[in-house]
This record gives sequence, C-alpha cells and structure tokens, in this order.
Amino acid sequence: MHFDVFNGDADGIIALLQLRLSQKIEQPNDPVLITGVKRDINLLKQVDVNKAKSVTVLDISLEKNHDALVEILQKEINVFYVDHHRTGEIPQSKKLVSLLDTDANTCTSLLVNNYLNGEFCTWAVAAAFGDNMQASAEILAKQNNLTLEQQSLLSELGVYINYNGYGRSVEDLHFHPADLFQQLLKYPDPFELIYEKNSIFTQLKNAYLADMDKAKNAEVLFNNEHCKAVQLADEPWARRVSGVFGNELANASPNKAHAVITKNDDGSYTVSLRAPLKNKQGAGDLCARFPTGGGRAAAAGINALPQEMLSDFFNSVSEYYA
Ligand SMILES: [Mn+2]
Repeated sequence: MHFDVFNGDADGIIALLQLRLSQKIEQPNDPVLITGVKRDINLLKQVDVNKAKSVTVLDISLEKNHDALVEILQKEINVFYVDHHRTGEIPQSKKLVSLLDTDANTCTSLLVNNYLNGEFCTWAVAAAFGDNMQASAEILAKQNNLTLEQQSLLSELGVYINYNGYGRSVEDLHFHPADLFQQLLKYPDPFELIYEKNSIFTQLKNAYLADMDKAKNAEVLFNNEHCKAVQLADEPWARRVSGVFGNELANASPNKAHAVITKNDDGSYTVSLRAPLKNKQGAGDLCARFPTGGGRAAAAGINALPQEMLSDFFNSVSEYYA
C-alpha cells in the first residue's frame, strides 16, 4: 500500500497533484490519502506502518513529524519527503529520499516542480501564489511566458485553494482537502478548470469573496509601526478566512508584521503570524517562544495562546521587527 500524506493547503494539494499527474514517475496503485486542515500537520503518525510499503510526504514539517518518520523508516518503508518547513534533525536512512529546502522564497510545489523539470509548472505557479510567494511565482510565470492575465488567474486559483484549507476542523471547510485534490486531478491544465462554468474554481471564488467581505470589519487589537494584530470572530467563516486575510493585510503593508487572531472555545487564542513581507524572517522562532507555537520564518502560528500572554506576544513581535 502507498500512502500520500500532504498538507491540506494549496501548496500541499498542488504538490501532490503535480506528482500524481506526472508521466515521468512511476505511479502508486490506489494510494491512501492522509490530509486535514492546514494547521493539522501531525499527519505522519496516521500512516499504518503494518500496511505501508511506501509513503510520500508533502508540505508538513519534518521536525513535527520526526518520531513518526523514524518509526516508518525503522519498518523499512520507503519515504519520499518534500518540504520547506523546519526540519529539525533529519534521520539518516537509505529508505529516505528527501527534497528539503527552508529558503523563505520556495515552497513544496516549487521543489516538486524542479524535481519534475517543470512538467506542470502552471500548477506550480498557482501553488506559489497560494502560499503567498508572489515573487517566486512571478519568476516562474515569466520563465514560462505566462501573460499577466494568466498570472492573475493562477494567483486567484492558488489563493482560493489555500483559503479552503483554513478552519479549526474539516467541518469548517467547503471541501475536504482529499476531495478537493481528487476533483483537481481531473485538470492537468488549470486554465481548463478556471474557464469551466460552475466549476470548483467558481464555487471557491464565491465563498471566498463572501467571507472576505465579512472580514473587512475586523477589530484591531494592536497597531504600531512594526506590527498590526486584528481579531476575527470565532465562527466558521472567520476561521476559514483568517489566513488569506492575513496575506492581504501583509501585501497592503509590507513593512509590518501581521497577526490574525481568533478566540478558541477554551478562551485561548489561535494566532496566525506573518513576518513583514520586506523582512521575511523570525515568525517561526517568535511563535515557538509560546506554547503550541511554531512554523516557518515567513509565516507561523500558535494553536492555543493563553489569554494572559496576548500582550506579551504583541510586544515580542513589535520589538523583534523594530
Ligand atoms: Mn507550503
């Protein structure tokens, strides 16, 4: 049995899409899909080590999946691991083939795109836009002679797929990421999807625009030269839109760090932090200072920040980027 383990955001879904559409590599028979909401990254432990012969892992931090990976490798299961998040210590094993690059301007789909020599580069462009890597997306788009209109459509597609991954649980999402992946697998050419009437593209677009419209009234909790934090309501629409709304704030004020905050049932806060676009570093380390925090240099989060640490967090972020 083969297991495909992937993050439920645009980067994870599209990285797998590129691999499974490919004519260049051997394809597994009826792979088992393991994914979840974007924040659900402890996915590797869900692999059944007694049934797995091989595992592909995409866009989830090796550091956070280290123990499960070691167990899989000890069972002599082949692992192909592609990612751009924190790696921690990388296990040494002949069974592990990895493409790991934590450069702030690359993402898993771009790494897969290199691996496949650009076989589905239009999808990779959409993924890079979806992971908010504008500059890298535009470079790849230009290399492939995509027009500005094509770029902006692929950007929309990436943003909508990414938006679908945000929620506390899969019940918040419009599409389960595994179902969304299966639907997208019908479109080797993303423009076919984009131009199709009433397609998933259109459905996601309408849902996205409705949620974003509500987010414009968000309450500002903290705002200075270096950091802006806004709070969104604890409702499915807000949980879905928090990440992409954060990207929009970041693009509007590229010199500031941005935090989008929602309250959890237990009174703690979910935090999504983005480093200033002009200084894409430190977000992962900042979030890791707080319990349940972690992530990448450019974008990171805290799953349950205790209420009494909120102002501490704002001050830390503000001081760090001052
Ligand atoms: Mn990613």
